[in-house]
Amino acid sequence: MNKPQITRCCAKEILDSRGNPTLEATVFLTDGTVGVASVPSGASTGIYEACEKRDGDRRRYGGRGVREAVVNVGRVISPAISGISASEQAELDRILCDLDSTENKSRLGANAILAVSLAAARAAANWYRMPLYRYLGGISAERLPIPMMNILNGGAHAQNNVEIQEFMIVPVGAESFSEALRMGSEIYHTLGRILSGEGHPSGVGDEGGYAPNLKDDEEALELICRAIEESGYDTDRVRISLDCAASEWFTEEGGYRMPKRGASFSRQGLIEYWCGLAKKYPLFSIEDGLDQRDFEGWSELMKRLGKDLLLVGDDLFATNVKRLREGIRHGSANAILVKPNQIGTLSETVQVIREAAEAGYAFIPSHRSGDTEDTTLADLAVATSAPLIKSGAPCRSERVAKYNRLLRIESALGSSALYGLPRRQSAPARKPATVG
Ligand code: 2PG
Ligand code: MG
Repeated sequence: MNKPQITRCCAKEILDSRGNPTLEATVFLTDGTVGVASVPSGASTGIYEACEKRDGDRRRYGGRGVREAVVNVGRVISPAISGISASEQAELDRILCDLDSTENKSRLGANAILAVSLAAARAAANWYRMPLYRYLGGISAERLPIPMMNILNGGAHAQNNVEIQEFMIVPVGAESFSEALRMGSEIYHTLGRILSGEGHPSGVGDEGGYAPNLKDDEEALELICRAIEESGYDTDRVRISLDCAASEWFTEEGGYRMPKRGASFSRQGLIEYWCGLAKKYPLFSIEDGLDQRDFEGWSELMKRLGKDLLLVGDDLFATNVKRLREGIRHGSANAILVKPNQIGTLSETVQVIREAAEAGYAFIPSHRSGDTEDTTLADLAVATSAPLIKSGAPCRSERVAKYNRLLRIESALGSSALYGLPRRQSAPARKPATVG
């Protein structure tokens, strides 16, 4: 037997970090090897994402059960992939897509399909007795990504009055991944002390960042700059990234209305707002600064800020190669967030990464706000030499699981481990403003 041949697969309903059901799939090979993977779930989901199948039966989990998707894995997917080699990922994923036969994977559910796709990769890696990053990435898999750590939560991820969904710290000046993580953890705890010193409750949001009520979003930036400096770092070494999740603010009339404090902006007004923040604060990137349908607005934002910052398309691209190509054509962004569950198979995820890299885009493997202890994302980042990774705060086990996995990979790689941005994707050149 010289192939990791699949005999069957099955799935079960488990809980994600928000306590909502999600799927864990197991793929079995003929020699008894197994691969297990679970899938995450978003809150600020874009309209172009593949379909996450939920039962809608309000008597269970408020309608959020995934029993139908679980049944699809056992009854529909399992017989269709029996006999296939788990190492033929492209063929396996094509079979899964054909079996579903819809554009957005709504028949079987992208959650069912992705869980099997990832579990098959894990089974194959186990069969070859290789760590997943090595199996997926080959001998060139030796770069550890820069962590973008979300330390203050707002938007749809927190019950507070902060409109921007994520404020992340990005230790671009660290020497290694482990140093970056340490810096992130120190700054996170300093921010916690500053917030409690100012009387804010110590609760955290969905991704582990603090979730205080603040005067406005600029106060969040001021507090984070202070936390960076009080931790003994400067904003040359640690920059700040925003995920605005602006699609959540888009109105029927084509403008933007921030729902918590009620501020309204035109497209141009919002562009000016981001330019103002970029001038005043040491920003590294802005994700989803405008709506997911607005390629033209994004191109305008690119003209204003694209030389200085990474402008990251999340809802805009939805990890979908067709949307990425449209963005490249319009010159709409220079970076893409990569969430495997937005598209639904490993092969399609890797294809998006490949095309993004060819176009000179930075690509950023990302968790979801509802996540599990699954660490595939960390291995995928190393396998593809991702320059950055987004996995939430250096706090909460489902977030830290990915960072800890990267620590383990770093130590396994030893002296061959590289860190950070490859030279051709160097950090945006802008000299950060000095913030006191
Ligand atoms: C995002 C993600 C992850 P969600 O918008 O980038 O941080 O949030 O999973 O809720 O879409
Ligand atoms: Mg986002």
